[in-house]
This record gives sequence, structure tokens and C-alpha cells, in this order.
Amino acid sequence: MNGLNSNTNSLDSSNQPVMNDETMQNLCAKFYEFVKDKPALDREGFQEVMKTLDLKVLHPLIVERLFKAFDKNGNNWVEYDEYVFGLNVLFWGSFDEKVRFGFSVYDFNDDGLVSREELTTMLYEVYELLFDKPADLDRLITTFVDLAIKHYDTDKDDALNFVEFEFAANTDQRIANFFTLGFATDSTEM
Ligand SMILES: [Ca+2]
Ligand SMILES: [Ca+2]
Ligand SMILES: [Ca+2]
Repeated sequence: MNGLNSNTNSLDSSNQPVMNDETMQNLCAKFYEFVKDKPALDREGFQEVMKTLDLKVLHPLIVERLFKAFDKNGNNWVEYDEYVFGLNVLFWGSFDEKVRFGFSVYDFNDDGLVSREELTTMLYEVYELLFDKPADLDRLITTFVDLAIKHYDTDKDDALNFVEFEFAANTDQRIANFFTLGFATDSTEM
């Protein structure tokens, strides 16, 4: 894997999670297997679901952030409708829906901004979700974050609000890949 090069202009976009109709139907059918005897999916069950997807490395923070993004009513359970909705957004949502979903994953203190720290922390996790870990990951992430803030933080608060985040994803294919956790690249909407 090439990953980010020194000027972050040639992000290789392979290794996105793969999903087809059959996998999606299986996942929907298996909801109650993952739920077991509980009322809905808890974090443990949700992690089991995520393990069935073709993702490289799933760090606990990513699982937690995805769980939060799926749990739209915030009751700490992922119910069937949230589960199907979340999977549909991830795999068949419009590009905009995936960016919005990605923003909710990255903004982990839910203050409506993706801070430099949040961006850095999430990029480490997302990088390993999508790519093999290069030796110089620290440098790649630092460079990427610096460039993303420099180019897209238009109001200069050292953070990306949703408009800035969305604009970055719409403008730069590499950023789109990261901001949508790799789920947008297969989209027919692109
Ligand atoms: Ca819920
Ligand atoms: Ca935030
Ligand atoms: Ca900003």
C-alpha cells in the first residue's frame, strides 16, 4: 500500500469495505442473532456485526463512534430500524449522507466541530481501518491534518465545522475517502 505520500496527493483508495446485496441481506437477517436475548444491539453485539464486515483493523474508538452514529435516538441500543438505516447509509447512502455520517463519527464530543485533535485521533483509526500501517504514519497524519486545516478551515478556528468538513470532502477525493471511512468510494453517486 502506498497510503499518503509526502504531499498527501496520491492516496491509494483500495481496501474499502466490500458490500453486496447478499451480504446486506445476511446482515439484516442476522440482526437478531447478534442481538441474542437482549432488547436490541448493545456495544458488544454491535462489535460482532462490525467484525463480519471486511474491515482491516477496528479500534475500540471507531466501534464506539460507529455505535453512536448508528444509535440515532441516543438510548445506547441500536434497534433494528437504526441498524438497517445505518448500514444503508454506509453502503448505499448518497455521498452527502455518508459525509454527514462521517462527521458524526469524527466529532466525538458532539460539539459540532471536528477539532484538530479529533481529526488526528480519528485519522489514525481510520487509516488502519482502510490501509496497511506504514512506518511513517505519524508524519503522514500530521501532514494530512495540517493541510486539511490549512486549506479547509475557512473561519480559522483550528477546527472543521460541518460546512468546512463537507466542502473538504467534496473537493478532495483523498479527504472524502477518509471522512467517509472509505465507504464513499464505491458509491454510484460519485
Ligand atoms: Ca437506539
Ligand atoms: Ca468536536
Ligand atoms: Ca473552522
